[in-house]
Amino acid sequence: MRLDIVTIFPEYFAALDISLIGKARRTGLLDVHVHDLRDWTHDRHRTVDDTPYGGGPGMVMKPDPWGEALDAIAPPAAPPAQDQPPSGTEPSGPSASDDRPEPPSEPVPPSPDGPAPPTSGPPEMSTSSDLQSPGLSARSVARTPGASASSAAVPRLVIPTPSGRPFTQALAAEYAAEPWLLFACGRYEGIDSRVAEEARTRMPVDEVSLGDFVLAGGEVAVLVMVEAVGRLLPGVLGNADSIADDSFAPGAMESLLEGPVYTKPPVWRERPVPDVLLSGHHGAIARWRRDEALRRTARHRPELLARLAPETLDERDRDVLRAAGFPVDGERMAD
Ligand code: 6GU
Repeated sequence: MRLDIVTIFPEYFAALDISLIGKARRTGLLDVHVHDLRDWTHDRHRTVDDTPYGGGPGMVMKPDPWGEALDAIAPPAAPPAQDQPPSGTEPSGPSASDDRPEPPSEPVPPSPDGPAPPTSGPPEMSTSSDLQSPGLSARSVARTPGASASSAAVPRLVIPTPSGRPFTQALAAEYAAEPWLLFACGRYEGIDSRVAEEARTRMPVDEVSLGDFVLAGGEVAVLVMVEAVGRLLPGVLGNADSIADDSFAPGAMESLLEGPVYTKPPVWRERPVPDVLLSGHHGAIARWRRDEALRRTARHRPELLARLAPETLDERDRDVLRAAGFPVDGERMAD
């Protein structure tokens, strides 16, 4: 999967060199390119913001640098150039007929036309030198070589904003199935709305929120999303099974919080691990875990319980929920 991130604070993304995501990058599962928005400014002060029309506090990010950045990273469809070979002469992979074919996952050499850098912006930069991809300019990978304009690869553009749609595990799973994501980190009061509107004419655009609170900018939100998405990529987690047991994982855990976990020693500061976990009785352990998930969800996220389809609940589930004060369908809450 390819990720492009545009920000005025590329330093935030040094964290993507670390741990699971750092390893996914080093092993080639994730191809991350961080771009400094100010590289697409043209004034001495590299200005990215201006006062809001209509008045009010704060500043708004100017559309121009954003427009140029998005054009450079995901070039708009252009009329076929004369020096391009006809599209029919290129080998066609399985993605050739897709609306949005995969961008190359390997570094692409400069085009045979010469290494001409993008005229409207810089090539990508990486957050660490050992992860750089020589010869990989944003422009050189933004299109499938030889692809017609209609089949040019485009990224899914993700704009973090507290006024967006909620980022959920289901959306993380959708993103994990995309070949290419482009994150646009806003600061201040946000990005001039025409940027998303115009981008929508040529790529899918999601405005996405992490929750009901306000961050100072999109950078930390993007770190959160990249970690949530990256760990879902095949090969990134050691034990693929662990994903299914996560809180919110599609399936049995979709509307449940994961219960408590324990490791050795069996007794710590006079607190024993629940006996059932030491029993070796897999059925009983699974049942206990489900009970705990139901109880914890009732305690911390009662609104999630309303999403549980009644037909997915067995008699024991109903007993546990009733005891937690959440009678299921038709039953009256005990006084
Ligand atoms: Cl995605 N961005 C910002 N700036 N603030 C947020 C958020 C995102 N989600 C919650 N608050």
